[in-house]
Amino acid sequence: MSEIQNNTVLSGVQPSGDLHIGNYLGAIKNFVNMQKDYNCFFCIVDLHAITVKQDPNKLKRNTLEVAATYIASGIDPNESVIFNQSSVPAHAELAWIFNCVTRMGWLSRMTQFKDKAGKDKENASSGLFIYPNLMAADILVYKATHVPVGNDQKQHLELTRDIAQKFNREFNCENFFPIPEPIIDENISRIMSLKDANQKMSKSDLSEYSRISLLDDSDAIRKKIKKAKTADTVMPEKIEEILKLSEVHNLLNIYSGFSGIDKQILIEQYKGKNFSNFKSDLSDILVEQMKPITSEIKKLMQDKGYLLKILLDGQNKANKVAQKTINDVYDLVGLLRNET
Ligand code: AQP
Repeated sequence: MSEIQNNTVLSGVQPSGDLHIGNYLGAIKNFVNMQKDYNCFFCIVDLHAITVKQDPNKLKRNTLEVAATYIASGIDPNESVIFNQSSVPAHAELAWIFNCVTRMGWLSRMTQFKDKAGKDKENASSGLFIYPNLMAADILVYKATHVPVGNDQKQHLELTRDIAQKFNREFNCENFFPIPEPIIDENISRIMSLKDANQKMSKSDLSEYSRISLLDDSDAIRKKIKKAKTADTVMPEKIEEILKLSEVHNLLNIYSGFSGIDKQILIEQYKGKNFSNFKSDLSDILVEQMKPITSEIKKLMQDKGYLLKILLDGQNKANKVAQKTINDVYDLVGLLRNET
C-alpha cells in the first residue's frame, strides 16, 4: 500500500461560468500561496459542474477558462498539477466506492444540496445529492492532507473526513486514507452577493450585478461597486456595528482581501464618512489588482493549443497517482482484477 504523504494539496473549481472574486479570494489566491510548500493538484471539476444543466460547448470553453485563470492568477504548471477531473477516471471510480460507504443520513444533512436544490428537491439530479462523495474521491484519490477551500465547503470537507475514517475502519486499513485538513482563510470567509448579502456570490446567479467577474473590465467593476448595496448610515466606528450591516461588511471583506489591509485599519480610515469615497477607493483597488489577471486570462484564451497541452500534461501526472490508489482500493474492497 502506498504511504501517506503529509503535504499533498488538492482543490478545484467548477467550470460552471465566469469565475468571480469570491472564487479568487476564497480559493485561487490560497492555491497560489501553497505551491511552494505543498505537492499541489489543482483540478477543474467538470464532473461536478454537470450536476446542474450545462451547455456542452460553454462547458468546454469554461474548462479552458478555469485553466487560464489558474495560470493567470499565478499557479505555475511546472510546479503544480493542473488538469480536468473527467480526464482522470479514478475520480469517478472512487466516488462509486464512496457511494457505497457514505450513509444517506450524512448526505441529507448537507446544506449546499438544500441551497442548490431549492424548493424543487424532487427535480434535482441525483448527482447533486451525491456530489460530496465525488468531492471526497477527488481529495482522497491523491491522499491529499490539506484542502484549501472557501468557508462554504467546510461541511463537505467534514464529510470527506468521515468517509476516510469509515473506509479505513471498515476495510481494516488504518491510515490508508489520511484525514484531510481544510485550509480556510477565516479573515475572508464567504464573499457574498453584491445585491443581497444573505446569498453567497455565485457564478450561476442570474444577475450580473450580484458578482464581479474576473473578466470584468474597469468600467464594469466601477459600475457594479457603485450599484452595490450599502446602508443608509455612515461607516460605523465599531466592527460589532458593521457586522449588523452585512452588505457593508461584505464590501469591507472584499477591500481587505484585495488590498491586504486589516479591516480595523480600513474602519479607522472611513468611519463617520458616507460610502462614496470608500466605494471609489475599493473600485480603484479592484481595478488595479484585477487588471493584470484579466488581461492574462484573455491572452491565454487566444492560445487554446497551449492550454490543452497543460491539461494533457497534468492529466498524465494525475493519472499516475490516482491509478495506484484505485488499484489498492479495489484490492481492499475485494473487486477482482486480472493482472496483466
Ligand atoms: N462566494 C464565495 N466566497 C468565497 N469562496 C467561494 N467559493 C465559491 N464561491 C465563493 C470557493 O471557490 C471554490 C470553487 O467553487 P466552485 O466553483 O467549485 O463551486 P461553488 O462554491 O458552487 O461556486 P459558485 O461560484 O457558487 O458556482 P456555482 O454558481 O456554479 O455553484 C471553492 O473552494 C469555493 O469554496
